[in-house]
Amino acid sequence: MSEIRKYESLLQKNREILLEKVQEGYEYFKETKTFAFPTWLYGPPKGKLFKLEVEDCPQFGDVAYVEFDSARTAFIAIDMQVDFCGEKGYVDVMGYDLSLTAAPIKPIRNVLDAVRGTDIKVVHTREGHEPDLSDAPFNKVLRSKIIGNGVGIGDIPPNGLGRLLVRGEKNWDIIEQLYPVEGEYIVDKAGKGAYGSSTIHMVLKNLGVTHLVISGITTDVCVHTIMRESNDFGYWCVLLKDCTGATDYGNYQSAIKSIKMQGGVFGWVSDSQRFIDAVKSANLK
Ligand code: C5J
Repeated sequence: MSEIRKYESLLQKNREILLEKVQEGYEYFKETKTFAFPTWLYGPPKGKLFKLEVEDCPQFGDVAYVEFDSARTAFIAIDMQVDFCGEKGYVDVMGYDLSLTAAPIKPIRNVLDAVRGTDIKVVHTREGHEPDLSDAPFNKVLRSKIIGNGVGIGDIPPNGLGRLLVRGEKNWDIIEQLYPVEGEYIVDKAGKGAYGSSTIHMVLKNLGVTHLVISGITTDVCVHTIMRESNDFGYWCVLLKDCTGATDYGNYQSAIKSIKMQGGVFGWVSDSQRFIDAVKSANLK
């Protein structure tokens, strides 16, 4: 008997258990349009359960609901740094329209106001490199210098705040309006994604987080990369579409649409008002 055959009964048992739970989830979804919080997987709720309406799921034009355990939920604000939405930052130096990446500031602030003081965790990320650029790939730095007309990652633009995308510089830090408060988490990452270049997975696991509500910039780059990575690791991810922006509006629209394909290929899409209403209805404060 081959090794694979020898263990076939074990493989079959685990597969049957999983598929049975999937069948239950499917039947519950058909009745309620809800992706229930899976207590069979994570245990009983540690906080309060609440439901968020998500759009275009499973088909465009449909609505569905995702159920969250407040104490196992993290609100993530990705890279809301001067470098990505402020003057004399990295995106500004590349010549993009800052109003596109600054658009989510107010909606994110509204969500922060709603979740602060609840048991929903808040995690901020920052993209940036070590002062010696030892964690910055040559091709990334070179491309940035070309698009920035001679001013790239590690350089200080004329009358700039500091060296672009370098840790510790003013332009690298989170904008004042969304600055973290006591009790929130900050994860520094060197990449567009976070799982290969930061402690994000450890932080979320240590906090017992299973569900992510995602915001930040830019939609088609760091936000999408982190959402895709998180989805692959089994986190249940919802992007709030007015809490994100890209350097190009068409890219923003495509990034939102692509999340919705295949019934939610990377998770779901909702917006700040629906999330704030869902949090308020759960009376978490
Ligand atoms: C980019 C990011 N766009 N935070 N970074 O280079 O999306």
